[in-house]
Amino acid sequence: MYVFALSRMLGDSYLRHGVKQPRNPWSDGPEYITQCPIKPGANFSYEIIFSTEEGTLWWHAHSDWSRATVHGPIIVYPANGTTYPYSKPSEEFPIVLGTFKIMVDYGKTYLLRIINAIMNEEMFFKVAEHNLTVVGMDGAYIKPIYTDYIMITPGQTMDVLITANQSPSEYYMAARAYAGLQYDNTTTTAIVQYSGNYTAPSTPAFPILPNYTDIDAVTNFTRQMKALNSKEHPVDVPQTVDTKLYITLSVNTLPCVNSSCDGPNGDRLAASLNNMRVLNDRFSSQPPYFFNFTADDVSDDYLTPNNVTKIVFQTTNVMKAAENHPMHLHGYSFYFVGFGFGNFNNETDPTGYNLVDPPEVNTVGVPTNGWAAIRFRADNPGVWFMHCHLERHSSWGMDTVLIVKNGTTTEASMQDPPPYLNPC
Ligand SMILES: [Cu+2]
Repeated sequence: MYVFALSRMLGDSYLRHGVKQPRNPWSDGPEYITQCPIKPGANFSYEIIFSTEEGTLWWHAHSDWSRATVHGPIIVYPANGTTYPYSKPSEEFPIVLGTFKIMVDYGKTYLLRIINAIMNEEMFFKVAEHNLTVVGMDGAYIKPIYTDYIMITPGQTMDVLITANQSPSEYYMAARAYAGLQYDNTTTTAIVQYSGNYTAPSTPAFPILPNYTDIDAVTNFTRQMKALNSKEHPVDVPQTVDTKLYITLSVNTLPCVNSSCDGPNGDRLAASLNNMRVLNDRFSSQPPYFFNFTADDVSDDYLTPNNVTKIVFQTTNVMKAAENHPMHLHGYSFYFVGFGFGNFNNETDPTGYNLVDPPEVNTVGVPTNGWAAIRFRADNPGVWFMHCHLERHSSWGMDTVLIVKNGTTTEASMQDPPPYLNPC
């Protein structure tokens, strides 16, 4: 599939979030990482290669903060001759958080394709008086999660079934932040409106969302994430690991001349992976030194720190800025095999990994003051951006690239670059 992109305003480039693009890093999107931005008035043809993705994904601009307004859904339907692993819904609605309203008929089941395209907030989402069944995430099927709310991070997509089985009326659906340190505490709403004759309530029923700080609600939801692992959609999680990476995620500061900035101590806020920012030099496979990463009294100094197969992401409490970080990797889906709180223990924590039916995702919410472990085969050669999907953190430096070398065969090597690559 080819997409023709025309840049109208500022220079821009475009990413198909979650599309693996086998052997084709040339059309991945991040500006100055895999391509130069498309200059105003210029154009660039992207070649988009779909492989095993099925479900909901999305695309967004990947230049500066332009993804705030330049984004849209990508829907991958079951291939001809195959079906959904659940009853076919009556209708489906793409719901890009921020803009939505739906009309439903009593008794029918609908598929909500929910995309968190928000810049900086993880979101709880709920529909008043209705249950939800989550059946897919990030373009892959999961075992159904029966719930009355979801928590979705920036970058994530979820396929959610809802049956219109309540008294015909109007009901609010609502989403608001699961709070980090700084957040927008407004609630975004829309109405689920039943068809038919009834007296609309003056105020539709409103859902009671989990509290801003309800880490248990996040944990309980995350624990239920398991791959569908059916004959048609099997799991292929690597049981052994070649390369282990341990990566700390921190918000910290950079000095300003004469302490002239608005951040703590006159410094400016920054963010890092293993205490390094993407513009700095070589990335290391572990933090520069170890300490109690999640302690209440972690010092405000710089902290903490890639080849691939297993990555443990460790959030830190540096600057008392512990937060959930939605870490996203381009070019791959990966198996999310485990998570926990406190410092990752290399001896005991791996014994609890789910190596049977871990969900296959492209974005993982690394818990506040905790860790998340992922596994994948580095089988897609190229230079792939890896970053926190909270835009402020990514801008501050919480990003790096994974370089996956070519294999020995043509099929295991990058395609040739396209005949035209726009210059920087
Ligand atoms: Cu982050």
